[in-house]
Amino acid sequence: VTVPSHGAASQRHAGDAAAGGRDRPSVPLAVVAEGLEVELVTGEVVRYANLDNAASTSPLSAVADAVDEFLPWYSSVHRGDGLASQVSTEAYAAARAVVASFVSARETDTIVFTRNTTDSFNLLARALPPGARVITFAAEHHANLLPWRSGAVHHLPIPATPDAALEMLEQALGDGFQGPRLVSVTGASNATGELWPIEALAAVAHRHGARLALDAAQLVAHRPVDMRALDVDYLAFSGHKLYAPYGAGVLIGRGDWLDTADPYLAGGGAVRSVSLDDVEWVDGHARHEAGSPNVLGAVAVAAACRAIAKVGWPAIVDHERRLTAHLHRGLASLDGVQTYSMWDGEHDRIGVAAFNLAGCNQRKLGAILSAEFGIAVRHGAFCAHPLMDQLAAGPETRGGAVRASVGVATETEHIDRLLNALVEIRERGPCWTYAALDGRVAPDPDPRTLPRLQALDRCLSGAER
Ligand code: ALA
Repeated sequence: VTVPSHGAASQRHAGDAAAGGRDRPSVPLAVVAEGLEVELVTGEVVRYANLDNAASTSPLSAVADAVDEFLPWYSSVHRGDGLASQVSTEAYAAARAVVASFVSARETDTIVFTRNTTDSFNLLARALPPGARVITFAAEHHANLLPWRSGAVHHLPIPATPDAALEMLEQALGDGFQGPRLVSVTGASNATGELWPIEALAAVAHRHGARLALDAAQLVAHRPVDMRALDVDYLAFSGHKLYAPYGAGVLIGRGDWLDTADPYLAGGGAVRSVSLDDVEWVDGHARHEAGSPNVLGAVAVAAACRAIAKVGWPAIVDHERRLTAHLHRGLASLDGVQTYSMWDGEHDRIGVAAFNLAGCNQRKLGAILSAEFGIAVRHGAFCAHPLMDQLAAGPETRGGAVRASVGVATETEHIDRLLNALVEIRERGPCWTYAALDGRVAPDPDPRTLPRLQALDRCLSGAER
C-alpha cells in the first residue's frame, strides 16, 4: 500500500485563487453537519466536503433546534386530551400553513404530509380519476416514472432543448383525447441540474385541458417555487432534500381528485364514521393521512421553510449560482473529464454536475474521492436510468456517472478539492488499493474507523442479522 501525499500533484486546478480558495458559505444558514471531520485511509483527518446535497441534506441548525425544543411536547395529534397533545395538534396544523405559504399554494389546495416525493407521487397516481392519462418525459427520476405505470402513461422522449419539450407536449396533448390528463414533470433534473420550463409547460397543459404536477424534489431547496405564479396544479417535494430530514414530504394540489379517490392509507383519522360493514371517509388532507402523523417531520419541514424564507432567496441563489458556475467551469477545463447535460449551450441550473473521468469507473472514483480526499459524491444512474442510459451511453460508462451537488453549506474549497482530486487521480491514479465488496468498490484494506457515537452505540451495538 502506498501512502498518498495529496499536496504533490504536478498541476493544481487553476481556479483556486480566483475563486477565493477555502471560504465560509456566504448564506447565513448553518447546518448541523458543519465542521464534520472524517478520517482518510492515510489516517489524516479532514473536513468533510459534502457534495451530495441532491441526495439528502444535513438538517439546518434551525430545524434541529425547533425539533429539539418540540420533542418534550411531542404527543398524539387530534387524539389526546392532554396539553402536549394540544401543542402537537397545533404544531401540525401550523406546519401545514407554513408550507402552504412557502410555495404560495392556493387557498383551496389540499396539503398532504407524506413520507417523501416518491410517496407523494404514489398517492397522486392512486388518486387519478378513472381513465386518466399521464404524460411525462423519459428524463424523469424514477419517483416520477414508476408510480404512473399502474395506469395509462405516455413517455415523451428526452427533449433536445426546453423549447422542444414544449413542442412535444403540445403535440402529445393535441391527440383529441377528451378524458382527464396529467402532465408530470420535474422542476430541476436530479442528474444534470437543468431547469425545466415549468410555467410554459403548465400553460401548454392547461390550454389542452390537462393538469400539471411539478416534481420539486430538487428545486424547492434551491429556487423559489410559487405554485400560483407557475400555475401548477400539484407540487411534490421531500423534507430530506430541504434540510429537514425527519421523514416527511409533501403533496399539495387541487382537492377534487384527492377527495374522490380512495384513501391512500385506510385507518384511524381518515374517517367520519365506521361500522362493521361500512365506512364514511373524510375529505381533505386527513383522508390520506390515516394513522398517527409524522408531526416531527412536518414541524421540521416548516422550520426549514421559515429559515429559508427569513434568509431570503437572493442570498441562497447567488451563493449556489456562484458555486455552480465554478464547478461546471472547473470540470469543463479538465482534460479527461466528461460532463453530461440534456441541452446544449448555457442554461440555468441548480448546483448539480454529473461527470466521468476517463480511465476510472464511477464506482471506483466515488470511493477514491471519499477515502483519499474526504469528498462525498454519489455515483451510478441517480434513479434516472432512462436519462443516464442516453446521456452516458457507451461501454466505459454504461449509463453511469459521478454526481457532485451543492447546497447552502457548500464552500468553494469543497469544489476546489474535488477539481484538484480529479487532476491528481487522472495524473497518477489512486494512492490506495481498492476491491469490489458487496456490490461496491471500497478501499482494501480500509483502515478507517467509523466514529464512536455513544448513544447510537448503546442502542445498536451487538445487533446481528
Ligand atoms: N433522488 C435522490 C438522488 O437523486 C435520492 O440522489
